[in-house]
Amino acid sequence: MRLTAITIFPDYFSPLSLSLIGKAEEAGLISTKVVNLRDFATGVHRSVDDTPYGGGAGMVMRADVWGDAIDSVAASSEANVIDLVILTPSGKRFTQRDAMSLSQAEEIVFACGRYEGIDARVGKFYDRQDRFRVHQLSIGDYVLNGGEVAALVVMEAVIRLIPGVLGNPDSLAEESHNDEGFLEYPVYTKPPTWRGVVVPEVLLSGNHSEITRWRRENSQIVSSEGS
Ligand code: JDQ
Repeated sequence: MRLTAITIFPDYFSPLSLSLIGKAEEAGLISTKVVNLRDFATGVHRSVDDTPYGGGAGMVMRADVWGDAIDSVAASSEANVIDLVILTPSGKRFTQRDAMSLSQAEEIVFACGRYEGIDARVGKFYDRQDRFRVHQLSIGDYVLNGGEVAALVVMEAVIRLIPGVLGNPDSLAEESHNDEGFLEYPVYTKPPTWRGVVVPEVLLSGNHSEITRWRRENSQIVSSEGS
């Protein structure tokens, strides 16, 4: 899978070289690419935004600049289908089911807007193209200043589902084995007493059927829709 972020703030994506995502890339399981939208701006001012039709505060990102940037990424891609993820506060809420679906993608392009967002014709245009599947996604009901942080959230949720990325695939299996969602229970490690707070005795007992029962009784169901 290739994941490409298009942004006017490429520095936001330096965490991609860290931890899980960095290791997945080193192992050749994924490749990531960051494209500076500004490279596709023309004219002396290299502007990527303009005033909104209909008036109002703030600026809107220009369709022409976005179109050229997305076309350039598409031209450099061998993928038959490109999943174009447009982050927006008004998008469909991103869920674990979306993460599972996107983990099958050949190429995901993350369009990270700023200001008041991207001219709505960009999503509309690529939605009409057979090679593209467009997903307008929100990561939650709060307002960010741009799509970059939201794109990182989606990337991490997707990448960890790619076979071979997680060190211990048992934890993935545990997430997907429960129909209603996966079981998230309190966890403990050594020492058995810390600052006077003890680990529940059953967990030290070695009685695996009792441990399973304790975990079920002390679980929150976390949705993993579509598992
Ligand atoms: C953009 C903005 C419209 C603030 C510009 C591009 N879940 C989530 N919250 N916020 C976003 C996603 C998000 C995504 C992309 C964005 C916010 N902004 C700023 C745009 C109204 C308010």
